[in-house]
This record gives sequence, structure tokens and C-alpha cells, in this order.
Amino acid sequence: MHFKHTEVDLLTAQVMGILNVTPDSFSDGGQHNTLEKALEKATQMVNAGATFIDVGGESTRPGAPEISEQEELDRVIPVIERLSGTLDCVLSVDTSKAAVMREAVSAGAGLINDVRALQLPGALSAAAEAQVPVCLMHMKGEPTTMQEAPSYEDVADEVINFLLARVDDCIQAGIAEDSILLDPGFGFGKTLDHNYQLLAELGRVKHLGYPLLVGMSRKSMIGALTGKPVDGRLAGSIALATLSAHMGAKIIRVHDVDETVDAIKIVTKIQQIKETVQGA
Ligand code: 9MG
Repeated sequence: MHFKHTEVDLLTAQVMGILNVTPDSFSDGGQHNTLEKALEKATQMVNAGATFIDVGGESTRPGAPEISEQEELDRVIPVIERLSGTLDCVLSVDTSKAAVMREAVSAGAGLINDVRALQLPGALSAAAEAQVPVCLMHMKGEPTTMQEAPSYEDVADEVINFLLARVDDCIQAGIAEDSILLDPGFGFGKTLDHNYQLLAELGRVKHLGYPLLVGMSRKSMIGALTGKPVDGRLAGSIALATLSAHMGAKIIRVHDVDETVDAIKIVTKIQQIKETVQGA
């Protein structure tokens, strides 16, 4: 798939490193300091094998408050400008706001990652004009309230129908079909059982024919099973990254790049052998 200046082979799974640029991420003050720390963190992730760095200025954690457009621009754009051209990776912007999409892409972002699947005003046309790939994610509700008793008749059916409808809208708006990625949205308006049901049925989402991005790193779907706090969820995160790559996910969004890259190398090796055996 073509991401602005970079072609990425999505035949094998790739790792996306998470770069949060919320005020608590690099909290010892000063814009220069923040930019250098963001660069240092992103460089570590790229050196560890991340193909994508996802830069986000607004937390999408359950219950997280929304921030203004200007606040998000102020957090994200200087970081993308600083990283752009310096790192050998695709910069992704994690945003739902049209203005942030536009400015991030002019600053160097090559992918729009929208947890609201381009449903906010102006987002569809901003993404179409930006001419970079988009990741459409499923979320039931909004981050502030999404974990208040989410319910589905059939979670996989609902996610698939939502994503297909969003793909139709994107194509109508002029977004090229071969620049669309889909994401079932683990942890976004889903109970523990919904998340694991969706993972078990990931093959159905894959069969829609669009590359899949998944994000489960350190999420509560791990903590609820293992009883571990956020900083004790590495093994669970690697297990989920491994399983999802084995089931066909092509971009795995994670905090722990180094360990995930190792796990993905093993999945890739097995997949290559299986392809050779099947092709023989
Ligand atoms: C921003 N963000 C947080 N979690 C995410 C997930 O699971 N997928 C995508 N695409 N973005 C996410």
C-alpha cells in the first residue's frame, strides 16, 4: 500500500508504535523538551522495527475528556513536523478532526487513523483531499461513555455492517478503495466477551478484503483476564499481537515495539512455510 512517500508491503504483518503526545506523556515542560523526547521515543520504536508511528494528541481511553481543535493541533503538528523526514517510517495521525487531518498530512503524515471512522463533520472530505490511506475503526458510542453497558445482538455482524457502510461512504466521497484499512476497534464500546468474540471471528472481518489494523496492547481485555495492571500486560499484549497476526491482521498497534517485532517475525516465518506447503 502506498503511504505518501513510502510503499509498505502489507503481505506480512507490520508493527505500529504508539506515540501519545498528551500533556502527561512528556511532562517535564517546555515545547523544545517535548519535541526532543517525542523524537527520542519515536526513534527507539523505529530502531526496534516499527514501520508506522501513530501520533495522537487526544486520549481515546474510556472516560477520557475531549479536547479542542486548537489544543489538538498544538500538540500534534509540531511533533509530526519534527519527526517528518527524520525517521524512516510512515507517520500516522490518530485524529477524528478534519483540520488536524489536513494539517498533519501537510506536515508529513502518510496515514489517517480515525477511531470515529471519518464520521465527524468535514472528516470524509478532508481525508479524500489528503490522498493518503485511512484506517476506519469501529466504535460504539463515544470514549466518554462507550463502556457504559455496551450491547450487541451479534458483535461481529454489527462491526462488519458498520465498517462496510463506512467503506461505501468513503468510496462515494472519492477515497480510493485500495487506500482503506479496517479496524474492529477492540475496547471501544465492547465488553470483555465482545472483544474476545470479535477476535475469535477476526477472519470474517479479514474476508471483507481490506488490510486489517488491530490495537489491543495493554488494554483492559488483557487485565480483566490476567488480573494484571497496565504495566504488567506485556505477555498478554504479545499473545494478542501474535494471535491477531496469525489470523491475518496486517498492522499491529502497540506500546512495546521491540518485543512485538520479535513475535511477528515468528508468525511471519510460520506463515511463509504454510504458504510454501500450500503452493506446492
Ligand atoms: C488511537 N487508538 C487507540 N486504540 C486504537 C485501536 O485499537 N485501533 C486504532 N486504529 N486506533 C486506536
